Amino acid sequence: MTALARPAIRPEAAQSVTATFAADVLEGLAATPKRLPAKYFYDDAGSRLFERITRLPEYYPTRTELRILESSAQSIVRFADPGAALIEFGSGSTAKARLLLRHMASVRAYVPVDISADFMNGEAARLQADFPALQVLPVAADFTGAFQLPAAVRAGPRIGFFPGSTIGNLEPYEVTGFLRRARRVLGRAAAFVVGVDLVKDPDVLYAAYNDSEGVTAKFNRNLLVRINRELGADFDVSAFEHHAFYNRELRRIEMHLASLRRQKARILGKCFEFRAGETIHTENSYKYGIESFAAFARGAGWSIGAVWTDPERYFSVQALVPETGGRRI
Ligand code: SAH
Ligand code: AVI
Repeated sequence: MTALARPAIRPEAAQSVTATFAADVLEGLAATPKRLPAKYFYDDAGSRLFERITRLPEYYPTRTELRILESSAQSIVRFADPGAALIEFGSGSTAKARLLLRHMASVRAYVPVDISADFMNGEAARLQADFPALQVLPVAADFTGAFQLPAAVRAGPRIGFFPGSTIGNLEPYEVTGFLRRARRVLGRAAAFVVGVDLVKDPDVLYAAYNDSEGVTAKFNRNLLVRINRELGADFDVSAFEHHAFYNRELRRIEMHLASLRRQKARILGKCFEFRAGETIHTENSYKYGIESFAAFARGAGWSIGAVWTDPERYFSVQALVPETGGRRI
């Protein structure tokens, strides 16, 4: 019965997504130490778990960034040219874009870009219903690679939006390349509004990734659930434990899945062995200083047009502008 629920011929795009996922999983688990790319957290269940994380009392980034966006929306949207299209990288629930859109009188279109295609399409449809006059043009893509904007927004003014400190999930060596590519996607005159989580008390950071309800642990383990379902693997998910800690030297939260015992898992005909206590490194979440992030932006041809923070300086929203243009501040 369930077989009938799936299309008989899977679209080519979906096949290549699965092939890339399979190749990345096999490569990561064959590496020492074992690792898996954090972008694969976000299947539909992962996206829903992330939304639960955003509402946890310990997870300060979402509510802090929302407050910054609320109090500074008027000055943030001044970085958009009249008639601009708002392009959001890693759009998730679109809650933060909704907030900006309410202040962007002449916005032409909204383009959410996200790897979690089904979740994004659902959120885009809800947003379209709430903003009927707006062109909503979702793009299912991995923003760490090349992707094309819809034809309707390839010309004309654009403004980029990358909230959530998702940029912190990229390795520092990837950030410059990402910011350079974003400049090409957005066009040379565009601004790029980026949410950047800041270095702070390690206890606050630790609690944010070790919530008392265990939602972050479930989000972490869901990666193995996904590998079992999509790649036919046989991970005993309950035999892996969530580990998250702050690495002070590298200024990052590290998330791992630690094997509770000696065990094996088979994936696509390959067998992977785990020692008791051995971990799979699943995510880094880098924390920046205002100045250290500015150095990355400069290295990619951007300069900082404005920075907004909360009173405790937990989180920052930064308007990156082309290096020559310190405009509209
Ligand atoms: N912008 C939202 C969601 C942040 S969660 C917020 O601030 O609350 C990170 C989002 O980025 C998820 O929706 C995830 O699916 C998406 N994402 C993560 N890595 C991605 C990648 N490489 N390409 C495209 N989307 C990605
Ligand atoms: C999406 N990203 C910025 C989140 C973060 O805080 O690094 C993902 C997350 N991982 C665990 N909790 C939330």
